[in-house]
Formats: sequence, structure tokens, C-alpha cells
Amino acid sequence: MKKLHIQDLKDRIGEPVELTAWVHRKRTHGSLLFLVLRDSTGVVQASIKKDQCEEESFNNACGVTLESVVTVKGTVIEDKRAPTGIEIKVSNFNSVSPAEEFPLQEDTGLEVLLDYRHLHLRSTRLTNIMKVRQYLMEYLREFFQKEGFWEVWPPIFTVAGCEGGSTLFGLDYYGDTVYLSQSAQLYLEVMIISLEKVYAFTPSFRAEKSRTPKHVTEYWHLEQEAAFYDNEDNMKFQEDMISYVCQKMAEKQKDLLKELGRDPEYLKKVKPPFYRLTYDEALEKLEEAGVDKEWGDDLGAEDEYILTNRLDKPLFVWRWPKISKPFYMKLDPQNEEYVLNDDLLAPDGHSELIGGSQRIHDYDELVQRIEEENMDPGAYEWYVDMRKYGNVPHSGFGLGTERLLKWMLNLEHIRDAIPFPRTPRRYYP
Ligand code: NSS
Repeated sequence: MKKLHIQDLKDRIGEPVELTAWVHRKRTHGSLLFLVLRDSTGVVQASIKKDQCEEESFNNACGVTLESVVTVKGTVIEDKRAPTGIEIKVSNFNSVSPAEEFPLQEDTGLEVLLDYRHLHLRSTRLTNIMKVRQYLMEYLREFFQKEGFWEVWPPIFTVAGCEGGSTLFGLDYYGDTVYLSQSAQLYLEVMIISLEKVYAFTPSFRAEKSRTPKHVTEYWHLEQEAAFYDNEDNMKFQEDMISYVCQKMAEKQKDLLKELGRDPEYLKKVKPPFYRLTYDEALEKLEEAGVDKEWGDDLGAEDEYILTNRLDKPLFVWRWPKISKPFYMKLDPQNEEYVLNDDLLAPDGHSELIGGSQRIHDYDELVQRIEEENMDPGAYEWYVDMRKYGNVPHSGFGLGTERLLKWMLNLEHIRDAIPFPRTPRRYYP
């Protein structure tokens, strides 16, 4: 059964049609009833006049509730006053799946909206965001294909984290403890030895303690790993990738962007080179702004805001102190107190989009770093082992796709960038 869609109606002006859709809005003017009908492709106005359709149809239509599924038969006409410039003049109306009174209204509060996420996802705004999200994933994949990368599928049950133990979710695995993946990086480092340039889209899990507009406990992580890429190649790839998806979105999805309140021109300007500050330079900037930080401190939300406020494209903060970053990052041969890495920050305090680095490929250097960090070498045995058999310099990064979407659409909170947000206090529905 192939259904007619609202987007196809513009090609059917003057023709009789039968459309099945949801009742999005309803308004009456005496003997004239207007319904706005919705499906996945958009909305259309349907007008039902008492003297132009069967009496039973008119009565049924008058009693229809919002979110009911209905089938209308009628003629498509052009009407400048209708929201989309066309209208269906209805001759026959049928309620296919009536809805109970819809519990969500314009003024429904946030917590209730989240409790009813299964219904709220029908809203025009969230529907449009989900469409942009799909396009974002598509354009990202397209970029990787264009650059000759292989997509790979790492595991979600893992034996060790790579971003520190404090945000690991552990679970019982037939009597053993395993962890939900924080990052696929260590596994991607395996895959590059055979495929050289790889990427993966996976869910990553972080047992975050803090509730902020940029953290969820489950997010979609896009990770890249490439043999023979140094840190500079890695940063270049990141800016080309971000710029590619911004250009493509601005070019192909103008209407969606405008409906969501983001000017496509803003995204069009996101072109390389991005801004760059070394960690030390970033600290100086913060000091000028009156923020005192200890060398080695991480950057907080406030700091990120100060550094990126009103920038027209993202900012790399690169070459961080070794003490503030994980064990696997390659030490800077110029000064081993630093690592060859970058964090890519989105403008206007939209937070860190990407964390990337060159990796340690030398066996002894890696063992030494694991010991220095007092980590359990047993958990990383296989990761270290592969350094014995023909490893090469390599780099990679991880991008939080919800964060990228949050910035691209200027969303206030990351929860709207994902259909069913998981936060420390919420895993329902
Ligand atoms: O911890 S990261 O900075 N880096 C890694 O996990 C590396 N092992 C990735 C790699 O090199 N393959 O996380 C990467 C990105 C970070 O920049 C954010 O954009 C995103 O993952 N991220 C998150 N997004 C949403 N919610 C949470 N809690 C979150 N944590 C990280």
C-alpha cells in the first residue's frame, strides 16, 4: 500500500486526491472547517465546507480530535492564503484512527514534555531537527567515503576505558565486569593496521556526574583513525570535515535550517582555516579576561565561552599539558610535558565538538606512560601487544555528533539533538 504524501500534492493541482495524515491543527468558521494535516513530508491545509461535502463527513470532521489519523478525499487547489500555498477542498472525510485528547499543549512544561517524549517527538520542531540530524550523518559519511576511509564496527562491550575510569558504566557479564564503550578508539587503532584509514559511528556511554546542556550519558560518537597521519594532518582533516558538512547543509537544507531559526549563511562561512590557540595561549587569553587557571587545569564551560564567544568558526585549542590528557597521546618531542593533540571548540560556548591526538605507536613509550599513570597494564595487554608487530605513526579523533548538531542549529540544550536523551536523571521513555 503506497501512500500519497503531502509533498507530492503540489504536482497534483486541480486533480482529485485521497490523503491519509494526522490532524495537526483545527479551526472552525461556522459552516467552514479548516484542518491542518501533517505527515512526514510536511503540512497542508484541508478545508471542509458543510454544503460541499456529505453531511456525515462534515459532522465527523467537526468532532475530530488533534493527532487523529484521517483520510480525506478532495481536490487540490492553489490558495495563496493557505500556509503552504495549496489546499485540499474536501468532499469526503473519514477518521481512520481517532486520538484521545492530546496531553501536550503550547505551554506544557519541560519535565512533562520529557515524560511524554514519545508524543513530543511529533512536534514540527523536533521532527525538523531529526531530519537535519539524518542529513548530518549522511554528509559526514559522504565525507569519509570521499576521503577513502573504511567504515568499521567496533564492539560496545569493552574490557577497559580509554578516557578515564570515572565515567565508565560497568555491568555484569556472566560473572565478569565489562564496560559500555566510552570510545571506539583503541579498537580503531587495531583496524588501521589492515585498513589504514577507518571510521566508526557508534553509541558511546559516559557516566557523567554533571548535568549540563552539553552532556548526555549516551551519545553517537563519530571516530576517525588514520595510519601515517600526524597531529597536523589530523587537525586539517577535522576542519575540512566540519566545513564540508556545514557547506553541504547550507546548500542543500536551506528551508529546514530557516525553519529552525539558523541562517544558512552562518554555516556557509564556516571554512578553513579555523582559529588556533595552543593551550598556553588559551590560558593567557583567559588571564587577560580575569580568569585565573592553574597550568594543567581543564577548560570549563565558562572558559570555553570566553574563548569562543562571537567567533564565526570553531577554535582549536591544541598542544595540551600531558598531565591533563589520557595516556595514549603522543608526547611532543620538543617538550615532553606536552602532548600532540587538539580539542576543537564550537563558537559561542557551544562546547567541545572534537577531541583528537596523535597516538603513541612505540611499545616502550606506551608501557612507560601506562606505568606513570598507575593504570592496570593487564586491561591494556592487547592494546600494547599490537605495538610489537609493525605499528606506525597514527592519529585520530572523536566527534560528538549531538554537540555538532547543537551548534549547527544553535540549540539551547543537547537533549534536543537526540530523539531519546539519556541524562543522569532520565532514561524514560
Ligand atoms: O572524550 S573525548 O574528548 N575523546 C575521546 O573519547 C577519544 N578517545 C576519541 C578518539 O580520539 N577516537 O570525546 C570525544 C567527543 C567530545 O569532544 C565530545 O564532542 C563528545 O565526544 N562527548 C560527549 N558528547 C555528549 N555527551 C557527553 N557526555 C560527551 N562526552 C564526550
